[in-house]
Amino acid sequence: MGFWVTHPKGKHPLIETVDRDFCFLLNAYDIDPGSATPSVNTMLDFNLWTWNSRAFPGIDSLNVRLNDRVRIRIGNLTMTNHPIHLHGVEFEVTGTDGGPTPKGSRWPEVTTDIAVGQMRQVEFLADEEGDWAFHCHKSHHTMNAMGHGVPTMIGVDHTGLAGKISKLVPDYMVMGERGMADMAEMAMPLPDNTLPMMTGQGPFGPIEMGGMFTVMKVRREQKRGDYSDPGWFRHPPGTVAREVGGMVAEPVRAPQAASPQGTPNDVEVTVRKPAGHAGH
Ligand SMILES: [Cu+2]
Repeated sequence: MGFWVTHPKGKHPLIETVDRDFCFLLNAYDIDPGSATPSVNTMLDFNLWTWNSRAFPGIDSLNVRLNDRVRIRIGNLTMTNHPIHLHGVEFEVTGTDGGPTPKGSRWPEVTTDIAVGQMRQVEFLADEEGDWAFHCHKSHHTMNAMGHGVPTMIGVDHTGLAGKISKLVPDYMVMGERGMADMAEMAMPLPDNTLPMMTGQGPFGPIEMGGMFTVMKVRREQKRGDYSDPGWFRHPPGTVAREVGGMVAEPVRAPQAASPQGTPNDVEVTVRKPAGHAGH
């Protein structure tokens, strides 16, 4: 698969010079788990969503130097739209299939929808350090091979069920009792030639992503023109969200006030407040 990029010969008033330039072609396939042959007659219900024919975590990160001006060109070869979303910065759509957009027509965005057969070019200043998710905003496009024709099982008690079914279907695993996040941590046996549904790892563990997903890594130390992966971002102390531990329920008596009859309002409320301040 190829991408044709025409560089302006001289200075074009609507084409800026950039420090980084990335190209993605969006593709989709319908390949039954275990099969080596795509179902070429599929029109809509694809099960593998890829960028440059790669699925996360097999898609390289976009490695950028802090304050680089960055251009990303995306062409959609699939049969559905893709709202492509970038965290951390705001971009402008600077080009379409028709060429560069007039400067007065540009506005800040974090998502741009790319229709079937369409091309979009976005640009931004990478002025925030960190690891920033870059993905299609259709949630099933950030998952690999999966069946959608299964009933919703949230809240259903599966106790004993898996054992009974696995007598008929070896390796059967119950899914969806508490939603789908559990799937990211399972090491489910897969047929050959199949991708796990969402297996990507982040610096804090599984991130429940596959398919059309990658990360833009903005680094102060990245050298000009160096596209190599700097590894996960080292967060400055005190900037990582965490669970507040040590919460206990404790009955608190509301302040007493005289009622019209002269008896106190005896209302008991339960509040939760931190029991300790360790680690604050
Ligand atoms: Cu998509």
